[in-house]
Amino acid sequence: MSYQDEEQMGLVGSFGYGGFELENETQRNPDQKPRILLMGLRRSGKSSIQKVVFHKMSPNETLFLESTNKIIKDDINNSSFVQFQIWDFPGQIDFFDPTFDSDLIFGGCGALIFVIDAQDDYLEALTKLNQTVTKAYKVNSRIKFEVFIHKVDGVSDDFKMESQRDIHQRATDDLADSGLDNLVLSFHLTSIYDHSIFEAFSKVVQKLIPQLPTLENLLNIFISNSGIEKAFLFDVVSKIYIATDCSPVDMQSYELCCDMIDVVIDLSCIYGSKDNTDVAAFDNQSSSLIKLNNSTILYLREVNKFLALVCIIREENFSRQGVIDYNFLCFREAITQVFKLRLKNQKMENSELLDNDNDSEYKNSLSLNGSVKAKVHFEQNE
Ligand SMILES: Nc1nc2c(ncn2[C@@H]2O[C@H](COP(=O)(O)OP(=O)(O)OP(=O)(O)O)[C@@H](O)[C@H]2O)c(=O)[nH]1
Ligand SMILES: [Mg+2]
Repeated sequence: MSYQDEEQMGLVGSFGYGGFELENETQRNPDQKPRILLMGLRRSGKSSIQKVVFHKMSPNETLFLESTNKIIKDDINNSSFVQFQIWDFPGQIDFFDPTFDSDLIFGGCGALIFVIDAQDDYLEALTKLNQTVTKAYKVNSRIKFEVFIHKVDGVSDDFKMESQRDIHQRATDDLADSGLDNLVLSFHLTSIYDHSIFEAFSKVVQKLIPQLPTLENLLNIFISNSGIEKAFLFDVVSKIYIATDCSPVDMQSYELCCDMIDVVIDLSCIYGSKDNTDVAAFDNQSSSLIKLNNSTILYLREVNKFLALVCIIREENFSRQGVIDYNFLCFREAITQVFKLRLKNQKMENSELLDNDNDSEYKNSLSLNGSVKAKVHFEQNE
């Protein structure tokens, strides 16, 4: 089967991607990297989220985290596929403080995550949410606004649904009152004690990847030709999935795939790298196959040193593994093409820009309008 895809690159332009980077690009000024802001009231769980998702802190350890008293900038850089900065804010940030430079803070921001503690009274948080969003939107209307209704581990399912509905209703009403009817807020129920925080963060990061439709298309074609039930493209270190096929994501499959990555990394750490502890546990030879007792197979293949494809396959469809492996190589080749072309476009645009304009803020929000064509031939697994 032949596949042709054309993509208009746009929006949050200059995201860097680990493993598909130009040398000079990895060394660019960290302040020019797109950022994700974590805001919300004191003790709502911002620092815990950042530590658990990006620094492998265990949820229980977050009990000992101290309150944040200044903006902490964390560069998610060399260990991860999607390169950005996370800015963790202190709870009681005062927008009217003259030292609060909203142009600088919201200007290069890709997404703003507002964390609300669901175990606490949330009315004050809603007022703050409204203030924050209004302020940020005035500076940069392209920010994606994400609300994490957080700490839902301690509450019943009914309470979760009811508070999500109530928070959604009140927040959108407040925005309408402020004259911002068009502004879209996305809501996620999260907890650091299960996989929901990784799932929610995956969705936030995905919105910032201009190549997402292409990646999703490739995954759809890959799974339909290979007899695969579900496939996730994972950023290995953070366990964020940066794309999946169009079938709905159920939490259990996502958890299984996350756990598989942990198992593979743990085993590789113990048995893989012999005496040389400098060698990363995950490399371009990494692959793994786990048979579950419900006639399902989990199959992991590396895509590049930061990315892995994890597939859920019915055992009977795995009899022609050669076809799946061949299609995987096509898929990997296509992804490489997509990012290589993106880099080429970006390099061209950057050099034009450098000639014409030295404004770093403009470069940061640069959008790429070059179109990308990826041509791949998949085999049919029948
Ligand atoms: N039950 C539960 N507790 C959580 C969760 N996330 C964070 N916490 C707890 O919430 C408390 C506050 O967490 P922090 O991450 O320090 O909160 P913060 O928003 O960074 O607070 P400031 O820095 O003061 O603004 C800690 O005791 C965490 O263990 C969660 O998902 N569930
Ligand atoms: Mg904090």
